Amino acid sequence: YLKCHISFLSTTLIFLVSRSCPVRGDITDGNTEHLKREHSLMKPYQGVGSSPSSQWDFWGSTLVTSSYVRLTPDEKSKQGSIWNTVPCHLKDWEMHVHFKVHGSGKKNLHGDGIAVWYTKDRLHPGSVFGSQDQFLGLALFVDTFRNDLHGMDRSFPYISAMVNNGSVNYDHGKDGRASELGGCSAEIRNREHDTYLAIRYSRGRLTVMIDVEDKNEWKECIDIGGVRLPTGYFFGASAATGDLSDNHDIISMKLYQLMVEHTPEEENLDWTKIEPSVSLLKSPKDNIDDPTGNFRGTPLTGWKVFLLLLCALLGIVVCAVVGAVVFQKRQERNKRFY
Ligand SMILES: [Ca+2]
Repeated sequence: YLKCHISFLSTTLIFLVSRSCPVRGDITDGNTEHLKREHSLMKPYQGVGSSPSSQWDFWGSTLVTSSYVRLTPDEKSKQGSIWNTVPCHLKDWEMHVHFKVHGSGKKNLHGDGIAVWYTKDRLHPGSVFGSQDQFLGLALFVDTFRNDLHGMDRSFPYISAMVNNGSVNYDHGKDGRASELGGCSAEIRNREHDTYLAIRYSRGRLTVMIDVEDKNEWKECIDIGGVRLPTGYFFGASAATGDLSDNHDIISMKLYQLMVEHTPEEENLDWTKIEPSVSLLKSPKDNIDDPTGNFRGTPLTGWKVFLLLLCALLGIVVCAVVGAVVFQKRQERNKRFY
């Protein structure tokens, strides 16, 4: 008994230590030295789409002004996208997206949201926030409308990530829950201040941070390891409206190169041949059973730590009491025999 509980306790402690101290590198702070202009979209968007040498193409309802790129206006059934024309050959990168979602719709009467892409194909319109389903690569969804009325455990807007090898469908009716790798809720709509998100991919780790509270600090939204993405894919952003609508604006997309060393074996690999994949500890489908809706997304809160420690302590107390009782019974039995 005691042995089992001690091992339980130590496992719990190891678990707690590993969970409450996530390995977190510094998110690059807009270091212009490492800004890659060929993959960045910035004001005043000179030459976007109009010249043959342009590094960004756009499609659909997208409107490029001098101060924002509007993927959709606040009107029904619109779809728009903007895509980098230059494939990205960086192994480690970080994309900062300055975006704005706003409209006249009242609470819950607006939609559908924005997707940020790193995919094999570009400019392929489709059903997933204005872009194609069964894509190859990475998608980050800023989903502003709750389609799944059974998923009341999470609040919207909801930000989530998905990696696809071309075989998986995004299930709009379930807000992509079955295929999501992680996510978080964030009040990003109709904010007076600027709203940002950052996607970092480095050494197989995907980290998504948000800065939406006007505090000028990044807050972790998603952090998962075991993600494999190739080089040579394209960055893009798309948005869609349905019966409900919003203005979906991109103010900027800035790509930074991360200075990360790789082993010679890693360097010798052909990174363009990597198939997008995630080696999960558990199936993403398990999300459905997770009442928080968070999937390895957030570290344990103080509450959970306290409860776990309390359980461990109770386990030890129960163990001690049972041990004492058994010991006493044995003594009595011994007395009877002798
Ligand atoms: Ca949705």
